Amino acid sequence: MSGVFQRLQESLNEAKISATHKVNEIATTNEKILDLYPNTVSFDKGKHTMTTDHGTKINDVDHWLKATGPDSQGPSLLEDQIARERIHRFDHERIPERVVHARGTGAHGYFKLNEPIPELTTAGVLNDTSRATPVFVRFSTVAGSRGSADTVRDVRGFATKFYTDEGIWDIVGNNIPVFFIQDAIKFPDFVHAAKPEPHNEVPQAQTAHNNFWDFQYLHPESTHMFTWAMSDRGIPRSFRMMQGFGVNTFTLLNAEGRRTFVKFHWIPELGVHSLVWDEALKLAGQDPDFHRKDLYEAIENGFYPKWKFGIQTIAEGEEDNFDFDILDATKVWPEDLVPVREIGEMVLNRNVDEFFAETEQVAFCTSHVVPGVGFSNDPLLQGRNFSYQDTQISRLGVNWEQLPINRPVCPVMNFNRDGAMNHRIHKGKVNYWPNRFEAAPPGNYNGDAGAYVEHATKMAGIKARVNGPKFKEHYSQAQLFYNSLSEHEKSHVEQALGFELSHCDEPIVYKRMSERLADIDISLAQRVAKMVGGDPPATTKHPNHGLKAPRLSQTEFPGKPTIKSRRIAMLIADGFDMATFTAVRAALKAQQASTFVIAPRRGMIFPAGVDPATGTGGLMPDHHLEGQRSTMFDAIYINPGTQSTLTLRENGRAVHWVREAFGHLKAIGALGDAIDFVQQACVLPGVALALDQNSKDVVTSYGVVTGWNADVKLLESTKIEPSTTA
Ligand code: HDE
Repeated sequence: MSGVFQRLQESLNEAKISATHKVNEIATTNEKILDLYPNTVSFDKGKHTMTTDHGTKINDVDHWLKATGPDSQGPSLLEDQIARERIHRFDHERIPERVVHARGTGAHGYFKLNEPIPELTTAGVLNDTSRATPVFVRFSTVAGSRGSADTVRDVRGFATKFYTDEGIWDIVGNNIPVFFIQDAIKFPDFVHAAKPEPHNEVPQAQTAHNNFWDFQYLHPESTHMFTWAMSDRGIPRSFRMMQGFGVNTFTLLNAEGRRTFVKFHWIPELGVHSLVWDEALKLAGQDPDFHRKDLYEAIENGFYPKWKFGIQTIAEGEEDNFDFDILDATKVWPEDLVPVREIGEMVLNRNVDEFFAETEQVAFCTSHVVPGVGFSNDPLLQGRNFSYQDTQISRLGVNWEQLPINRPVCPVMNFNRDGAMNHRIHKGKVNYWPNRFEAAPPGNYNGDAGAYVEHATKMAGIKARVNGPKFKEHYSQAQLFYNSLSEHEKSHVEQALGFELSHCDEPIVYKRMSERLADIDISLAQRVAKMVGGDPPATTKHPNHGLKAPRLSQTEFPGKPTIKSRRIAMLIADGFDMATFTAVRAALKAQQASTFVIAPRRGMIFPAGVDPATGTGGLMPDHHLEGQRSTMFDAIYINPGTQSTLTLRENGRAVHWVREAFGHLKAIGALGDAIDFVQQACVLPGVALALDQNSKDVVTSYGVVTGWNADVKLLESTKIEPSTTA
């Protein structure tokens, strides 16, 4: 550590770090950030002159060297080493994208343990409450390529790298607790089926196609997972509002050598919330970076997302007490049988300095565990332990763990050597063990109790390509999940299946899938079949058992009610009432909501009583009505003002803004004459408005804004569904 601090000091002295870092230093610096400083370069005006990669100063990057005459444009000369270097570097800028989870974004933070668990594990990070362990988290979609949209229907990756004092620990999880397949050997087929089809490379970042659903039908084990993926979990409102699950079964090892099976959980402080499907579809075009920007913006504004860290544990010896195999990754451990114990928390409080160097080059491995944490015979996990190391070698090269973002904050000492892009210079005469100098001995040689020790597991068996007998049951937990959803969540599953299967144009695919749905719930199957052209099944071999389990529905995770960090659009036009606007904006800001002023044009908007001819006394909006859409905001507020309301009422896009927000179940606020405007825009057949004339509080679907004065009215859809309201 002292070396790291010294390096930091040097870097600070040399002013090599950016000003923002200095501002945030106290709140957001940790051991890993300090470790990154020596590799962090900033360009300060007046201090640096451009150089080549070999350090010589450059005096012109606008003109390729040419053999040119006084009146003619001569040929460009290949001898221009400066131009050649620039082009060569550019030509090789891209590295292969991740074969899955290519699209993602990440941030730094820390993990803090609240409750030590020495009875379960020796892991320092799970025992020492005084530590703030640095973490880097990368969130991702699975199927789309690097440039695809954020809000597509997909599983989200939730990969956490802990830079512990005992080495790197990666929990490479998802926002859904189960997986599509049970055995890693099927992964290539699964991914091929999910990705764009081979003959035309269509569709991008979508599972709504024949191959995906063909695979789902042919793999009954996928039924549980696709039900989750078709639920609101597949279209999260924000990475900040997702649960995370380690999915696979790991083990913990205590000082007595006792082993416990464990599953890891992340539970978001903000609750679990989703978009509605129409919103997700529109956002994919209107703002493909919606999730990426949301995380960045929240962290920049100091709204650091936070998750509780939980564990579910089953003592060794008790693993057979369940009607499912606890090593089967297509099954959850229902929380009424195995409760989640919350023992720590994680906060993300710092954006990356450079996306490529950090977020793109970060690389995770399920095989990266620390002493006290181990694996199980979960066949998906065992395959993953092989796959991640292998993929990093092909994507980043054999020395990928030397990259700044991937290297641990504790010392690395071994005799792994050489390879492309090795950055380490090892002193000494030997590069093998044992050696005459006894340099870098393994732990068991020098009696180091802190070394990783493999649990001495008793093994007996016959070599065969099989899985355990309980792996054969595929529908019980799909039913359990479906039954546990609220009515509106169930209807969203139905609509999602309707959308996906109607994008399949081969009857064998949607007809078979319509049958399969009967293994979840016959009435679901009948409704979907009718929608998509399947044959509504009359019977099923697997009738729904009707059981439910707690905490499978996301409505069970409302989170802390808050409008902090929520994006609120404030609509105005010329003639708006400035006093009201100022009061409302101040009230929203006091609650730490992010407000954005939207008007018919991004030019000065003048309040009532101010003559535009003066050119002063107006307000500059953040965006105009065409530039941003209601989809990008959590709530909208329409400010009063006779002329302003008239203008908005006659503006088709403004009316659409209000209607669309209403259709997406968002909170809509209005005052004075703007209330009429909202009512006129939204009163559509079958939709009712509740108008609370007396409320002094503005209640949104996700929180309560207190302290507003007098006239604030509440406009809310009677159909608001809290879990899905963004
Ligand atoms: Fe992955 N997975 N996976 N996966 N996975 C990758 O590794 C793989 C699985 C997950 O942000 C790859 O670095 C196999 C389950 C995340 O960088 C690759 C199997 C879960 C990420 C790979 C699985 C995940 C990956 C591609 C089946 C949830 C992104 C690039 C046995 C628990 C990590 C890479 C990041 C990435 C293999 C199944 C989560 C190819 C073989 C189950 C979050 O190695």
